Amino acid sequence: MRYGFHLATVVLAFALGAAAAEPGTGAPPPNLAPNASFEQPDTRIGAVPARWDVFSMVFTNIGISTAAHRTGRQAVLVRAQEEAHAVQGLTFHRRVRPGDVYTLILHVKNNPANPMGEFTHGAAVLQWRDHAWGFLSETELSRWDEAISQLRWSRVAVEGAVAPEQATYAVVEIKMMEGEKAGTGSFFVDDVSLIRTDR
Ligand SMILES: [Ca+2]
Repeated sequence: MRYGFHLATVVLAFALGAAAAEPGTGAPPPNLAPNASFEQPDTRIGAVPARWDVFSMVFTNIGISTAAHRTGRQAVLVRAQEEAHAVQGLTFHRRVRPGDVYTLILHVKNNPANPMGEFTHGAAVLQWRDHAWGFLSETELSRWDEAISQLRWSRVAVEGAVAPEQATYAVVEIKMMEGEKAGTGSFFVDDVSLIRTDR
């Protein structure tokens, strides 16, 4: 009986692998997001996640945290700058070709120890730029605010985003924006994926 159990497990694992495989290659499409679970640098609390860049209009308040995680041991914590109209975020980019189709997924959670306030919003953006880094267009996937759960991770996603003519780069931005008054609080981000879906 024990042998039979193990055989069933192997068959199920094979079936799941086949279901996720990319047609024609036998391999799932690669995740183009770097350091996608924010596990690097390892337990450097407050550090900028490896292979991501940060940007800000005031200063950045973004770093690795072990206070929450969806997978692994770490997530990124984005804390308000507490300045009216402040914007900050983390970003990466990848080369694309016009007509390529992408799906972007990430997971966010309110911070129960320091929850987002009334004037704090989060947003995920997929932006297209030309060969000279000139702005072409962008798709704002989703916004989140103080109403998101402090207990569960919320999934943010867009599917079928098509790179426009002249697109050379896809730029992913995960942002915190503060409103007419200074924002307060913070949110976690974990498990980002950018996958080309048209092949
Ligand atoms: Ca993680």
